[in-house]
Amino acid sequence: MAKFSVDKLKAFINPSKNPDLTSAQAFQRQNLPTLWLLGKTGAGKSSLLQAITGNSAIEIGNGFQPCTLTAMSYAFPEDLPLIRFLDTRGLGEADYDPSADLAELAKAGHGLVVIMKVDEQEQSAVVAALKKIRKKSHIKHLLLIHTAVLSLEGTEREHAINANHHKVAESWGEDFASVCVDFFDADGAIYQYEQLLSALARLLPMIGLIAESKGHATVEERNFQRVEKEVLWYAGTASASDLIPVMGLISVPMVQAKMLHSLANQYGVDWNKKTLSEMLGTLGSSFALQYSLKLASRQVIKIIPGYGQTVGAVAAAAMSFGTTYGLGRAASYYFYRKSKGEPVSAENMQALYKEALMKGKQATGYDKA
Ligand SMILES: Nc1nc2c(ncn2[C@@H]2O[C@H](COP(=O)(O)OP(=O)(O)O)[C@@H](O)[C@H]2O)c(=O)[nH]1
Ligand SMILES: [Mg+2]
Repeated sequence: MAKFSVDKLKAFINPSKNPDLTSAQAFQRQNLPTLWLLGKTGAGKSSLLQAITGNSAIEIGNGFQPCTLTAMSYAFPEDLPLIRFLDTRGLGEADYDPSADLAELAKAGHGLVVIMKVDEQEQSAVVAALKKIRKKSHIKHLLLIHTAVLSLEGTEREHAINANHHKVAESWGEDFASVCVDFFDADGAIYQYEQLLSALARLLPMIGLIAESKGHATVEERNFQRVEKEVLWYAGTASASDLIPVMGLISVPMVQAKMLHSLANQYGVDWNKKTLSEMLGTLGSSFALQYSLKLASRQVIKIIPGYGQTVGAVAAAAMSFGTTYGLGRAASYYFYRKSKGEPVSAENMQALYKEALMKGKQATGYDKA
């Protein structure tokens, strides 16, 4: 590849610097994509969280913070958060006012989920809350989750599902998605887990990236899964650095430098200028060129007054998330092969980079904002 672009990249990503990302991370924490869970006590909200996060500590209420009078907030993962769940508790109150809960929803992306247990037909509190939310908000997308569907059989199950479906349709309109699950089927598995995950990912794409994949994976992929949440978190910091109003304090390459440093460490690979140029070389000259062009256009967007604060910044944030996730994915493959003393395929690296970039870009939800 052309030496010029590698040198240019090395100036962007400096392995010897240890940047302070505090302000971008604070912004990231305050703007996490948010899934809003509405349902009566006992409907299965905690079970749903557990299914998404794999964290059984949720069951006993660990990690929840009061955030409004009527809702609790849970950020996941707790140390490097990627997503937030709002669990509304005040539904049964006659004067439930959703304003404060609505104000808590992230600008970056959010989804509303209604949870109804199939054998629970008394849903007046949920219906009343939905009517108010419909009136007060611009939320368009709603997912209804019928839980514990295996507790009923045949036509009895069908009738119960239809009856609850109608209650939502009457208060919200027909325009919503729904899925039937059971968090505890006879084999100790989740009934219709894949359907649940795709429905949730359509509502809030970030879920698709963080949910525990139960499918087949190679050793390399399993190694990446161990560091993936951290990579996603750095991607979130990178996109936050495009959105914080104070410009120029933290740049995307600073975040990526810190991520690569941490990944190299975890794979037991020495991280220095030589490793960096070799890795970037393997990613190819088209990557280097693309990368510097994107970086340049991002900086230009940021200095156009007004524009940079809205459309441009939001598109840049999606791109920064995507490139950071892509770089983290490709670098993990690279470090894995290096740690095993195995050859690195440039073709694989580039394919992994591109695929993760696309997935990551979509997962921010920013491009839909
Ligand atoms: N069999 C079965 N039990 C469920 C299901 N969802 C929730 N439960 C049970 O219902 C109770 C309340 O569930 P939980 O998730 O804590 O509800 P929450 O109050 O909405 O958070 C617990 O005992 C769960 O084990 C389900 O899909 N199937
Ligand atoms: Mg609960």
